[in-house]
Amino acid sequence: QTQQTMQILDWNELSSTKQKTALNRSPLVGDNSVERSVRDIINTVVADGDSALVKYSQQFDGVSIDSIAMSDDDISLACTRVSEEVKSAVANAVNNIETFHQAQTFQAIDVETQPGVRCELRSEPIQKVGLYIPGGSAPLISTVMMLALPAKIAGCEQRVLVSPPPINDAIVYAAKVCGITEIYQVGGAQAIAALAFGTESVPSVDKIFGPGNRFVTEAKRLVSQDGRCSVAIDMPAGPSEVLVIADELANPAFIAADLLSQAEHGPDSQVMLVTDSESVANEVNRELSKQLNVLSRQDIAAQALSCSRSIIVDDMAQAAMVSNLYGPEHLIIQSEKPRDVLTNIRAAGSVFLGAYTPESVGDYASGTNHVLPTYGYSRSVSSLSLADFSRRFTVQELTPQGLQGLGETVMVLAENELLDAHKNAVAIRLNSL
Ligand code: HSO
Ligand code: ZN
Repeated sequence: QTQQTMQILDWNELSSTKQKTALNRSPLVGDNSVERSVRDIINTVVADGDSALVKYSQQFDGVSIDSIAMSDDDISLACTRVSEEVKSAVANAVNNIETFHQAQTFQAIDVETQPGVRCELRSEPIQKVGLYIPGGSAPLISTVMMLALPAKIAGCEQRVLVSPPPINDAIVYAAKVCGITEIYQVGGAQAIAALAFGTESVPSVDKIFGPGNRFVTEAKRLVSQDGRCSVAIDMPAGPSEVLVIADELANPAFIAADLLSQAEHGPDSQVMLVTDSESVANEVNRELSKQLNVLSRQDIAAQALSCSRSIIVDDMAQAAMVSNLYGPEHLIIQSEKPRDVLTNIRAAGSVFLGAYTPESVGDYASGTNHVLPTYGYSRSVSSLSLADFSRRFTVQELTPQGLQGLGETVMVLAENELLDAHKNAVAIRLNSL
């Protein structure tokens, strides 16, 4: 079922059950068969290493690769095939993403909580990170920058990029510009398994980042819970989504363009409009059918529109409330005073303010990261930042006087937890002073 317009619902006329369904996302298609086949792929990679990767690339990507690692010569050759136009666009984006992520550098904390008791919070880069770049119909050059730049700025020593073969030249170029030196031509669940467990050619890593299809997502989930390795993942992933809040002054053509830019990502993408103007909702629908017809990915976008909705509310305060219930990955606010609306926002991955801030700028080049929590996770999960590429840990140091001041407190608490040895570790020192 495809559609050129969005269903319009009046929030205040809906029962509370209908309000809930109005904000439903399409159910995730992670069925048992996906889990079973991904488990099988992971176990085969653990058992057979590189030969399993070669076999799966043949089977799933239809590509027979002679070397899983891309050679320096292949990388340089790919870069020569990239146009100057793309190179200068990448340069501008890299510059902004670097500036914004560099500014996120961790500020260490070093405080005396009471006399002679010193506590520190420090941060260290995660040593080995694996960056997954999906293949498929849209070669995500931008995702390379969004992962590789913070990894470099954070100081991660080994930064490994994997992507299904054949890897697009611009992806290789962006990787090189962003300081990636190791590229492996492998994708899908098998690539995630390789990063988690290592093979003859692919090194195992400490944390895996990046978006992917449901097999990749399921593989990330499984390896992050697998007792045989101790790999972490960036965040849970679901289909991409946008919610636009608009008042009667908003431009319907701009809104429709934003909704379609998200809808073209995939048939399971969801786009929502929340407005206090019925005429804006109607105008947006007219613009959608007009703009959709000239898009190269109109089939995909139309499928996404069929499970997308416009919701009419009373005012901007209620619009913010509805948006908070939904918890969008991207939130665009096109209203007279967008920053006033922003003060009421409690859950959104990344926010785009005003008529001249399309989501596309954040997707590519404003400087913010486009790896964001989806599927309502924005209520508790943060957008990707420099902090995700490091680990934080604490340090404490007491002087003899510090222990004399704090000892009694610790001994009382230990005694009341019925843990004698804890108490004794303090007492033995106090007695020595
Ligand atoms: N909107 C996507 C990111 C992206 N858009 C990449 C274009 N290229 C998820 O945030
Ligand atoms: Zn996008």
